[in-house]
Order: sequence, then structure tokens, then C-alpha cells
Amino acid sequence: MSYTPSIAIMGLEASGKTVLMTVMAKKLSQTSNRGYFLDPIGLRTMKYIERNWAILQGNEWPASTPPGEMFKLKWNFHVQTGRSTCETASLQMIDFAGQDLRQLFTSEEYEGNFSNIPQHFRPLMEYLAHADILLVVLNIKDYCGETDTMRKIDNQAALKNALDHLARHKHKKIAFVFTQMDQYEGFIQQYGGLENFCGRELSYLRNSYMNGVNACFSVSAVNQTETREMSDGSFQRVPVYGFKSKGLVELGDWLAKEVKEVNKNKAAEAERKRQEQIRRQQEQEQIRRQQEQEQIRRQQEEEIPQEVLQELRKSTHVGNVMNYVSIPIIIFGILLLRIGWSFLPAIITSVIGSMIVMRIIAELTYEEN
Ligand SMILES: Nc1nc2c(ncn2[C@@H]2O[C@H](COP(=O)(O)OP(=O)(O)OP(=O)(O)O)[C@@H](O)[C@H]2O)c(=O)[nH]1
Ligand SMILES: [Mg+2]
Repeated sequence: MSYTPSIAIMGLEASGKTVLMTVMAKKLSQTSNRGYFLDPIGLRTMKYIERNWAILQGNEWPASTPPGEMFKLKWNFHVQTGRSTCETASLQMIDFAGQDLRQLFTSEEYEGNFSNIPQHFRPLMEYLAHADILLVVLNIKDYCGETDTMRKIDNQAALKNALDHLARHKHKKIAFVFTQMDQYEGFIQQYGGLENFCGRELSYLRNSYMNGVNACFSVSAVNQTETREMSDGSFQRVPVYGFKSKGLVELGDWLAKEVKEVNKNKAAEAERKRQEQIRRQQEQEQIRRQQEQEQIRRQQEEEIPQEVLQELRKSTHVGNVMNYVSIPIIIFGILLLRIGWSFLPAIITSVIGSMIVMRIIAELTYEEN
């Protein structure tokens, strides 16, 4: 049975989900010496990635993902298992608008009761709840560059609330991915490293989820940018043609390992379920056979006429009484034998007499019962 591990890239607006997904999918689709590569399934995936990749190579950023949209993309994930052997698993990943995540997980309206969410959010919620792997994407700016205190609290609350809800649904693999690190490396140094930054600015998330069990990555999907004057006279940092990336190899290796693990666990679970089903079927078959035998026995019993049954029971009873009295008769006979052969006719007469008496007793006691 084949299983499709599902990945959800989730993060707030402009956290870098679309850029990360595009560059990661593009890089991982090139066969490398890492022992794995992605192969897009169908036109939709290939077009989505290639369109965004072309935008990045053309010194621009992809547009913000429209709220309400969920792009579900699919790949075959080939993992080399030996010199000339390869294991293939299908894989799906979604990209969706950060605004939707904020709306779903910062609204007190749905808190603790997501059955109230509007219809258009349901497919997204369903996907998130069942995803095997969550890539939680964070932009440093949302947690220390944010001057609006309420917004800053919301930024962390959205992710914490999402994880509180989604991680308890199903055992998930979680990785925190700090994006756009080409811009923040120096800044993070001032905090004394990413761990210290998380301790100070993301303490709720750190205490609950950044506990060594879940992975943490610093990534620059686009590691080389240049400042360009835009048509409106403003200046913006844009990707340099042929840009390089940083941190994607580590993230790719982690994903490859986790996808393999998810697949292995699913295969083991499917096998366990199969064995359980076989065991249950065998049990049911045994019960059915026992019931069948019981029914046959009852039918046979019903088929024996009552008089025959009564006669059978009676003869058994008489036999029991006869068995019970036969021992004293035998002892009595032996004793007489020792007394002398001349008493033989008397012995025979007395034994026959006793048997007749016992038979009469048996008949009488059976009648009484
Ligand atoms: N320097 C640099 N900037 C990046 C990088 N990735 C994203 N950005 C910046 O972040 C912006 C948002 O990136 P997106 O990938 O569109 O963000 P998103 O999370 O998909 O946003 P929504 O679709 O609105 O939810 C881009 O327009 C860039 O300005 C990166 O690797 N390096
Ligand atoms: Mg996007």
C-alpha cells in the first residue's frame, strides 16, 4: 500500500513561504549526490514552481499568495537506497496565504472550537490537521522589528495557537525555519545567536516547541540580493540573477529523512492493521465454525425421537445401577467359590436372583426420578 506523506508550509504574511517552497522544490528537483530528488507530478506543480522561479531569476519577488487560495503541489520523491536501487514515495506540499493562518488562529471566535470556521477554510484546516510534517516559517522582523505591540503578540500567538491545535491532532514532525537570514545574520549575532533570540523574543514558542525534539533551521532561499530603483522611484532589494541559497541542503536532508521515516511508519502501521484484520477474520471464522457445529448437534438431537431418547436415558440409568451393584455380587460370588463347588448351583441362582432384584430396583428408581 503506498502512502503520500503531506507537508504544510505555514507562516504569517511575508514570512517567505512561497519563496522557500519555490527555491527548495527547484533545488531538490536537481539530481545531486545527496541521494534523493523531487520529480513534479502533473502540470500544476511544474508550472507553479517554474513560474515563481522565473520571477526570482528576473530580479523580482513572487506576488503575495491570495487569501483563500491553497496550492496543493505533488511530487515523486526518489530516494537512493543502494548503488542502483531507489525507493519512490509520492509527496504533497501546500502553500497558502499567511493572512489565512492569522485569521484562523488569532480569532477568539474560533478558539477551542474550530467546527465554527467558515466553509472556505475547511479544506485548509483539514489538510493542516492531517499533515505529517509542518514547516513553521518565521521572519525575524515579525518578532523584533514590529513596533505595534499587539501585532507583535499576535504574531507569536498565531503560531503557538496553530501548533497547540494541530500538534495534538496527530503526531507530527515539526521544523522551525527562520527565513531571509541573509538580512538578519548580523542582527542575530547581537543577540548572541538564534537560541538566545528565541529565548528573548519567542519565549512561548520556545518553551513549548523549540525543545530539542523539533528541528530548527536558518535559511536564505535567496542569499544574494541587490538594491534596485523601482518604476515608482522607490528602492527595493531584489534577487540577483543566478542567486545562491544557504541552509537548504540541511533542510532538504532533514525532509528526506523525515519523509522516509513517515513512510516506514505508515507501512508498519498498514502491516499491523492488515495482521489485525487477518486475526479478527480468523477469530470470526472460528466462532462461525463453532456455532455451525453446535447447530448441527442440536439438529441431530432434535431428529432423535423422544421415545428413543427416553429409552436411551433409561438404559443408561439402569446400566449405572447395575454397574454399581455388580462389584458386591462378584465379591459375594468369590466368597462362595472359596466355600466350595458344591454350592455352585446356589451361587448361580443367587447371582441371577440379585441381578433381577437390582434391575427391578433400577426400573423403580428411574420411574420415581
Ligand atoms: N532577502 C531575502 N528576502 C526574502 C527571502 N524570501 C522572501 N523574502 C522577502 O519576503 C517577501 C515575502 O516572501 P513570500 O515568499 O512571498 O512570503 P509568503 O510567506 O509567501 O507571504 P504570503 O503569500 O503573503 O503569505 C518577498 O517578497 C521578499 O521581499 C529570502 O530568502 N531572502
Ligand atoms: Mg505566499
